[in-house]
Amino acid sequence: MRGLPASALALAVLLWGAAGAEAHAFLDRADPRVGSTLRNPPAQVRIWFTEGLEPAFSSARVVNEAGQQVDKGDSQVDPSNLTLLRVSLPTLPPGTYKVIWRVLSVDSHVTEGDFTFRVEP
Ligand SMILES: [Cu+2]
Repeated sequence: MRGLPASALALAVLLWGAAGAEAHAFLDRADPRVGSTLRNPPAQVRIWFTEGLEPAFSSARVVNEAGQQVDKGDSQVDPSNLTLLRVSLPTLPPGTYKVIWRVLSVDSHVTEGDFTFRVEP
């Protein structure tokens, strides 16, 4: 590092960090849409991510207002589209549901998050 100005090093770290951040898998869009209210209960939740996922280490679950898991426990990455994670649902009664996801992207970074949707009475 001798001779390399500290500012150049800082910039290199900054650029490397930015490139790394871009590679993480973040939620791109979801169906039902994030924060949406539905008239009819959805048969499944689909979440598209910004990067491909590692199927063995990526999952999502859906919980009700009491925190009880209500999905069918079959969350899986779509074999023909590694950016798509899906989980099936029984017929949900009206209420607010939270989708909780935790995924490992192909660049080996773990990201997690959640969002809600509502089924109208
Ligand atoms: Cu990453």
